[in-house]
Amino acid sequence: MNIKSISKFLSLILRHSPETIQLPLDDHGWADVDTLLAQCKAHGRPFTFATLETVAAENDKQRFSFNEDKTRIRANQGHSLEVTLDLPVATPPEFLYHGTVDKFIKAIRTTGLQKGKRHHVHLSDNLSTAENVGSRRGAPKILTIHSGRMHRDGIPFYLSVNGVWLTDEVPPQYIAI
Ligand code: HQG
Repeated sequence: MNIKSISKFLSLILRHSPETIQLPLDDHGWADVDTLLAQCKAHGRPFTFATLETVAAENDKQRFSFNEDKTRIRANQGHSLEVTLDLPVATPPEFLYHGTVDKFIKAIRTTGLQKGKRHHVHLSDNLSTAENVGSRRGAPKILTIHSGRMHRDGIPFYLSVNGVWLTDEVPPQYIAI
C-alpha cells in the first residue's frame, strides 16, 4: 500500500467505519496504534508503525494526530461517527470560505449550510482551500461566510488542530453567494 492509499483507508476507519476492520475507538475517536496495525494486517492491509508515522506527518491536510507517546491515533476532524473531539472554541476571522458546487446553491440559499452527515460545517480561512474542497464535486463555487458577524451574534466556532474552521450551521443571512 502506498502512503496515499493508507491515508484514505485511515480516513475511512478513523472517521466513518472502524467496524470495517473491527477496530475499537474510544469516545474521543482514539484508536490504539498496535491494535490498528494488527487489524489492518489481519484485513490484508499490512504496514509498519514507521509508515503510519510517515502517513500522519506527511499528510497534506494533517488529518491525523498521535497522542504524546504515540500509542494512540485519531482523525483530527471530518467524522461521521459519534465522537467527542473537545475542540477549543475560537474567534474566527471576519470572513471564512466554503467551496461547493452550483447544484447545491438553491438549497443553501434556503436552508443555509448544513452539516449533513458530518459533525460540523467545514470552512476555511483561504480561498484556495475552499476551491479545492469545491473541486471535489465539479466546478467550484465559493461562498463567503460572514463569520465575524456570526461570532458577534453568539454562534460558536471551533478550530480543529489542522486549521479547519467548524461550526454547527451557517444560516443563509450570513452567506454571500
Ligand atoms: C453541501 C474534505 C444542499 C456542501 C474537504 C458540500 C473538507 C448543502 C456538501 C471536508 C447544504 C457536503 C468537508 C444544503 C451544505 N443543501 N447542500 N443546505 N449545506 N451543502 O463532504 O464541506 O479530504 O460533507 O456545500 O476537503 O464538501 O475529508 O462537506 O458540498 O475539508 O479531509 O453539501 O471534507 O476533507 O459535503 O467537505 P461534505 P465539504 P477531507
